[in-house]
Amino acid sequence: MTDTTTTPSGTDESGTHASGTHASGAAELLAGFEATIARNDRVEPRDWMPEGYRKTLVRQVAQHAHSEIIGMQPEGNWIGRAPSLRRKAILLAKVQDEAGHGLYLYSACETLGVSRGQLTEMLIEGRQKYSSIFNYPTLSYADVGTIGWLVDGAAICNQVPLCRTSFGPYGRAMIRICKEESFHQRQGYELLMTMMQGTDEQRAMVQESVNRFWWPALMMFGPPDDESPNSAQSMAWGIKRNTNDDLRQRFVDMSVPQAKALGVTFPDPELRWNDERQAHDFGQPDWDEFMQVVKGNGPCNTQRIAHRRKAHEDGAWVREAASAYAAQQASVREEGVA
Ligand code: BYC
Repeated sequence: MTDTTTTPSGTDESGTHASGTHASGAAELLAGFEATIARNDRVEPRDWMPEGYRKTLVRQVAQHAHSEIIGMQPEGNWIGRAPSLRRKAILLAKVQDEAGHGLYLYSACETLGVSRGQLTEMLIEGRQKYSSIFNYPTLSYADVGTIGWLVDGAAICNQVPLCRTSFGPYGRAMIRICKEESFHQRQGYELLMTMMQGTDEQRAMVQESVNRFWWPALMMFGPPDDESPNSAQSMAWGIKRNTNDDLRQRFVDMSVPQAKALGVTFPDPELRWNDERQAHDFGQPDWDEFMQVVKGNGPCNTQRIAHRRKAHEDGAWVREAASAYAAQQASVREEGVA
């Protein structure tokens, strides 16, 4: 935590000048912030921070929150068609956890001066992104398992280092989220293992699902490092702790032995162990497809946003009732004081 407690308001892009603040005062604030980052300490909401740092965090944390909330849809699609009561209870719990993750992250984002209402508006108006992975459809129950194993597995790889991110509320939210993601990953793997021990048809369902999700899972880590405009600054600020390519490599190395134990293959002819690097070589996802999905032209983008917009509109009465109740309670308190 920095020694200074000035709010970020009134700073310019670089955060070096606040109106009415003496230049040396601004330099001191920046030096305090940089010292916090250099010490690997947490920056807290009331600490002074450069405006660029605040904006980058709002962008990433909001995208992360939106991903959790939109990510409820592909799996939610199967709750009513789960093959047993046990599978239904597990899936319900997982999807509810995702709602919780979204809420922790929206709360973390609110400490940066943006309200959850504003963030939701930006999502449904297409002004903020969410993870590309959730624009792919879930076509069979095996997809529930594959999402748990590969999508939550990729999420864990990406998110464990984020527990050490430089912004306090984000890092603390990630600690809790990662614990739950581990359960999500295991439930997916266990579902796929059960199916692999079933009939030939079930095994084929698992392999077909893995074939569809492998490349989109690799895309979750973002573009290659040399095409990632935000990585260098985010790493310098300690927001990101690893590059996109480093985490993608870690994910591939982690997943290959798991696939072997499961008895499935990945649809990549270039995938092989490289003894020299002590890591797997692998092919590149179709980055043109990634760009299309991120731009809104993936298989399910329109459906995902339409569904989110409708849920938001359908919930208007709850927000109105909560606001009316809060206003009424405030006036009761005021009368009591008077
Ligand atoms: N999808 O400069 P880059 C979950 C954008 S939820 C869409 O490398 P950055 C789960 C990127 O935003 C898991 N867009 O960016 C939930 C940037 O565009 P803008 C969600 C992507 O931020 C339910 C541009 O491409 N996880 O696990 O340095 C059920 C250039 O990229 C993607 C998180 O959100 C993508 N895949 O690095 C099951 C993790 N990749 O914003 C599971 C937190 C890149 O400049 N986020 N873009 O317009 C991060 O770690 C980083 O934001 C990223 C990207 C690694 C994703």
